[in-house]
Amino acid sequence: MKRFIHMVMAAAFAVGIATTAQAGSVAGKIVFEGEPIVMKPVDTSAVPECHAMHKDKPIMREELVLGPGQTMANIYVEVTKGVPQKDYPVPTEPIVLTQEGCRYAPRMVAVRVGQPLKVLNPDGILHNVNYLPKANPPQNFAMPANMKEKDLTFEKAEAPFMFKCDIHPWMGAYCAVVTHPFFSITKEDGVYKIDGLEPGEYEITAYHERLPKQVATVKVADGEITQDFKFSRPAKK
Ligand SMILES: [Cu+2]
Repeated sequence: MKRFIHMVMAAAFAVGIATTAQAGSVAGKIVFEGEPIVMKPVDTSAVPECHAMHKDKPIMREELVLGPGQTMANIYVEVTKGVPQKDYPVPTEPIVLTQEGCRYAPRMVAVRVGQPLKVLNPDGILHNVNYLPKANPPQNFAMPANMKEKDLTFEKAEAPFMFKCDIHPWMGAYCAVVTHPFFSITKEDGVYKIDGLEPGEYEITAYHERLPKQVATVKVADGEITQDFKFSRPAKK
């Protein structure tokens, strides 16, 4: 009987812990305001190996990818201030950036400090990976037809920086490096969600690859709060 009471008390204690440790989240929708820039097909005719892959469906420019209602894809949203200083376990599973059909995909990726970014070349042609970070060392290397993959890692956090291919000048992707798990990348529905935040005040930053970043301060409690972001074309000077 005494043992049973202990068990009940232990269970009640565990439930209590679970309740008090309940975390909040911040979520929202990211929308482009105003007249969008129309994305045109890429002219690949000067590069026969790429042109052949896109006879029926051309590669489209991807600087601005919108869904219905001008919701924005490829926006990287990160908690940029207020994250408790802890060791957040880094996933060993790599983040994949592929160069398929003479196009990088996804357009926007984020990798944790120390987590591998696996760059793939399934095309069987020569690509050239040239990335231009500020906090981390830049690199520029060829990926010949027979080099199918290469793992990269980054030691320092930084905002999204560009990956180029010097052989196919339209190819572009962006990669952020982050020290914690509190980030999200939008798809065409423009929705982001960041879970697992302890109650507190945080700065949230939304990054588009070119437009000025958008910053908001939010107060998170238990449950979900909403913080939307809007981007628009910068005013002409
Ligand atoms: Cu290329």
